[in-house]
Amino acid sequence: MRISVLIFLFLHIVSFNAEAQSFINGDLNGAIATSSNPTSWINVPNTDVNCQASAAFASTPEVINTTGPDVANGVNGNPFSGGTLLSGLHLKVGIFTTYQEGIMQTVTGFTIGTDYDINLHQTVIKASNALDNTGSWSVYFDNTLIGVTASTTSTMPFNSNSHPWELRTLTFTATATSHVIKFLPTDDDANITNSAGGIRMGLDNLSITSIVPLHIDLLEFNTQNQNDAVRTFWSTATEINNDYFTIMRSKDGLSFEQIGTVNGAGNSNSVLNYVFYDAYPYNGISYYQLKQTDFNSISSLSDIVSVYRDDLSIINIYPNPAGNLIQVVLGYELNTVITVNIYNSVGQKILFSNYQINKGISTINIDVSSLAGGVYSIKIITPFEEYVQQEFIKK
Ligand SMILES: [Ca+2]
Ligand SMILES: [Ca+2]
Ligand SMILES: [Ca+2]
Repeated sequence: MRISVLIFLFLHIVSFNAEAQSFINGDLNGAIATSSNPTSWINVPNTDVNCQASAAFASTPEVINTTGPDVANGVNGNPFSGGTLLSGLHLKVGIFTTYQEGIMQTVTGFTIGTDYDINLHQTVIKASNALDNTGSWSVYFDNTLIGVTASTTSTMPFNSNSHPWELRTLTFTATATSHVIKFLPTDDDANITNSAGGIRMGLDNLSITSIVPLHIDLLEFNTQNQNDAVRTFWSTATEINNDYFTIMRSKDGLSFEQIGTVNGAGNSNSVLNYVFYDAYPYNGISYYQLKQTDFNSISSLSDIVSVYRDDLSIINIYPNPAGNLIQVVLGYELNTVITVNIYNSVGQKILFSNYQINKGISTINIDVSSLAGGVYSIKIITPFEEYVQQEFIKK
């Protein structure tokens, strides 16, 4: 009978990332011009509740690149990606005219209640009428402010083509399957008077990433030799929509077979423990992996753990009943040192010694002359497992 041991590896289940909703033309490609929108985008009109522009002409952004459209006044710059970027003013001229030049797009396919990251790259495009060097973007879904990005600072002169790009991310929770996402340039200080106080912001490389919660939070997944089986066991801290687990096994760590399933708890916020026994494990090294499947048939895989089972065969113990010497003939797959313990009929360890054995068949001689007459049992311990052999009688 095999008793114990071995290899423990800890892991976390890999997170599952659903496919994100996307902007069409998130790279903001389009025709280079003043009062120009990137393809598939429209400007946020001055009539929009979130736009501060005082007139229609004051709400139209520019699609620009390093060649223009207005290099002399600094309305140009290096895109973050692709051939063009969007630039938009936030400034005030006189008492009556305020510019705020942003873009928006309706994005569909959101999952209500799911969190999404809006990722954008921003820069400051200084222009001759907008020389403020720090600014942000305000992002809205429908009329709700998602957030104002942390500001970016440019130390470049207005006629430079080289602007510092920085990544910003804002998170929101979808409340409908479709939202209008708006981007409006926003000064980070109260003075928006041109030219020293006003800002021209650059925007490029927009994307949306969904943040799907882990369907389970796996605390551990372990394996352990136990008698003739491999015990696989795991525990979860939380479960969301968790249908069942599949236990998978592999001889080479590459090609896995399914060996069983265990029902999940569905939803849980307390620690739950699971166990599955592989009653017919491989000898030598083998690999185990846990697959979790939710009620929508979406699954995720744990890391892979390994277990080693050796294959010691006790061929003979003789003579039985024994005199002063007992011989154990055994077969093993490695050159190694084993420990032999001898127990009396009430389970007390009476003798123990180490023996070198060689790959193949070995015979070890155990001096049992000190034992009183009676019934004893032998346990053999390899570096990987423990084996208990049947009893013998000392004369
Ligand atoms: Ca671009
Ligand atoms: Ca500023
Ligand atoms: Ca300012």
